[in-house]
Amino acid sequence: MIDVKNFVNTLEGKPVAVLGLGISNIAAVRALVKAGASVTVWDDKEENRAAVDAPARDLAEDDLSAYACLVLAPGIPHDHPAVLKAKAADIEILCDIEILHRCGHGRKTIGITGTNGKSTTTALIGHILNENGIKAAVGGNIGKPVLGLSMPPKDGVIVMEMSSFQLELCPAFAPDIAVHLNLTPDHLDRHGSMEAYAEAKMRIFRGPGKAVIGTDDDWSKKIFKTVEESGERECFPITTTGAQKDGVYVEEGFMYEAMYGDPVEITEMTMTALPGVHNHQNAAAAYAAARLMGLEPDAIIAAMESFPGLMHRQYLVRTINGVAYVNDSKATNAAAAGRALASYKNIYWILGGRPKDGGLKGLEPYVDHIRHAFLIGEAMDDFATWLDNHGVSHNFCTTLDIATAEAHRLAQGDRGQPGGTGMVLLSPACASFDQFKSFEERGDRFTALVNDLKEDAA
Ligand code: UMA
Repeated sequence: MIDVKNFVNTLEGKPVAVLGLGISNIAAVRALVKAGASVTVWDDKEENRAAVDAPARDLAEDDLSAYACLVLAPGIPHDHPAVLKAKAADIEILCDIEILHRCGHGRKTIGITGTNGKSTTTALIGHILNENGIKAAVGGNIGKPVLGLSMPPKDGVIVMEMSSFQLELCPAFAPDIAVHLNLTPDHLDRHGSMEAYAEAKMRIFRGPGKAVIGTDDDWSKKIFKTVEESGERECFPITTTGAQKDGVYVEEGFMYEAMYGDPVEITEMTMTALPGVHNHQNAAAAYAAARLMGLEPDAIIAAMESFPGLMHRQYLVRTINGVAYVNDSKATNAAAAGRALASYKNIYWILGGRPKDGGLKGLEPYVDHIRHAFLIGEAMDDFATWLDNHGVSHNFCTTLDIATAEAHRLAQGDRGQPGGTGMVLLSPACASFDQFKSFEERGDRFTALVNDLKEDAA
């Protein structure tokens, strides 16, 4: 756990209000209480209020001007009555990452944001640094609350995945090395527009430091231009679409570095745990960040080759009679599912859940990669219409249990079909919340189901 005494000392004896007792605020409350802060908590779900040892009071009914600040769970909308009260009372609204910053810990920080690929890039950067003797603590939106981490030694680094929600709750923090990967529509119900979503992401670049910026999509190109023109950060562009001055790029399956002069070929992109073109961007960004930490190209590539990959992101659970079963539960929108669909052929695709704006739009180029689709959750009817319109056969399965059993039966029965043995892919293109607590729970359920499958299903 991080020692937050320095932050608590800035509160001048005033209490702290904490709203939303998810994983980040449970760690925050524990750290704050341990450092001697007086903390009042609230969660709209009664069962969550017992998670911490601190008095609970409905903050929407409280006088918030009595508090030093409101520590807000990132997922809580900013029109929540207690948040409106905090704004009216003019107290600061923060998240755990800002508290960590205000502890004055003195460690280098690397922050990674973007719509897709940020967890892989975060874990990959942490892995490269740790493999090369730079102690890195890895946390944030990747699922490990930052205040629950162990502080690395003074010459170590804190590597944080940062969502747009968290960035909005960091009034002062900006990392020494800020990485932005890409921007496609997501969380628009919360941000209201792409402009507002881009603005939230841009907060990672406030203040001096270095910037590593993916420039493959139009929104991120604009972000690059704005950050470069501001002159505040030294900027290094990343592309996967060909040569790029000053940055790192991937062209025809090879990575090149041009950060410090003419382009130099670095490696062929054949790392086992980084399949598919979408991972080229993650790898190039991680490479650039590691170079900015002073590592040499060969050392970075050697570490990339031993990267084990991330659970729930195109993670190979098992192979049965040559059919691969892949858990990509983290694909909670169409763009993320598209990355998996682009990486494979002969797919028995399990999809559905709570749909996002735009549904399956953008996945048209991959319909030939799909042998059959298995629909679950609230999105079934809408997705079935899209699949019908694109000539993809499908079943209504309702639950993940039924979909996995059906996909297994068909995939095993189709073994040896022209075009090669298929794969069963859970890549839902939807949030999980209609049937699961989180994408992790959905992926864990799929993993358990796959591990229970019989080899002779056909
Ligand atoms: N709650 C209320 N009132 C409300 C809404 C929620 O009281 O109106 C309560 C809920 O009952 C719950 C808590 O608030 O107890 C929810 O908290 P949360 O989900 O915001 O926070 P954490 O559990 O702390 O998780 C957060 C991130 N969640 C979100 O941003 C939604 C996690 O990212 C992150 O891993 C974690 O902090 C550690 O930093 C998850 C995520 O889905 C993976 N992120 C989004 C994404 O990646 O697209 C942004």
